[in-house]
Amino acid sequence: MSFLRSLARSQEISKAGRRGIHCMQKLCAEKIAPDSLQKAQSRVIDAALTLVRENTRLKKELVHSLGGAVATSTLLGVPLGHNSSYLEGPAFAPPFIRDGIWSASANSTTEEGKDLKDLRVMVDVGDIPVQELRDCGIEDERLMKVVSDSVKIVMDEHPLRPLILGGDHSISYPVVRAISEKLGGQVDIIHFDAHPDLYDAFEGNYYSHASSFARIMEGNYARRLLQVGIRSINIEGREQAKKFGVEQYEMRHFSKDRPFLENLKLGEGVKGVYVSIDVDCLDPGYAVGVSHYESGGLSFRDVMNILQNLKGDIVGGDVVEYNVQRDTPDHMTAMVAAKFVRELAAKMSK
Ligand SMILES: [Mn+2]
Repeated sequence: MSFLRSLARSQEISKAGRRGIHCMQKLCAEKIAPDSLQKAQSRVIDAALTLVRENTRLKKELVHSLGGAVATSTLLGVPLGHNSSYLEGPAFAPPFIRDGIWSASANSTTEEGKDLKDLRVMVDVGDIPVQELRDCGIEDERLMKVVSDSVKIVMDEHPLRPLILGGDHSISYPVVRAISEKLGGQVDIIHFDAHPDLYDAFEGNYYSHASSFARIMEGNYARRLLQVGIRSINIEGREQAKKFGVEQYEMRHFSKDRPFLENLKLGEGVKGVYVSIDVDCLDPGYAVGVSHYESGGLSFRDVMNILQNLKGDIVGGDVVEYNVQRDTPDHMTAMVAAKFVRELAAKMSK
């Protein structure tokens, strides 16, 4: 019975998904002067940023009232899925990941003993209203700037550091751009993924989720980009990697690379380390709730061993590409994404 109820619920979500994204009402604003439309859109953007800002300030005050911290992981949801080349389910991910983080089936202590209920370890400043902004006719260039500006708002409030709940992988570009601009220099990136996401403009989309790391490298926001878990790569992916000096650790060589990857020291001489986790870095056997099934992937423990042994100052991170529309009826992969967030939050905080 409960299985059927969950199934019905997940089918409802799928339908809502199609209505919400694929059939989103097109703004017919021809009768409005372009100038006043722009102004109205700017007011909506300001309101969205104000909500993020006030929420962030409140959370910072709470952290300070508890004695402060050196670094507090700050969850910021970016429910954006339309830059995906295949399915748009990541647009619905953040609330499901949060459900997983706080699920009564688990306790709030991370593997190495940090309590996520301690606001000095992790706070949450909510979601950027991505679909509402799109519904106002706001296009990607401005939308991505809202993502960047929101990340900068979080970084304005020491000791908060951004940990982004995706969303498809296109959001890593505005996030890393913001972090690099705010810190005034490059970061090192460790990127877990089945795919290199280095296409120049996948299917003509400059902001495609398959092109985000091309944008990051072009912008000179990263000194080093280490990609781990790669097992779906073509000639363009290899040529782009060569062009940008990307260090790719392919799954076919993983057993050889493992000792190196489990002893990484990153971020020295630059502004710190950024960690990007695409849930499809995992073998689909571990994570069915993703858009792209690519067998031969990492285990959850493989990723943990690399992450928990990583030496470096983590200035930001993201967990992206969880697709609720492909998950099991009881949202098992939401728990997987949530555990990535929990452990990354623990690692970032200090
Ligand atoms: Mn991927």
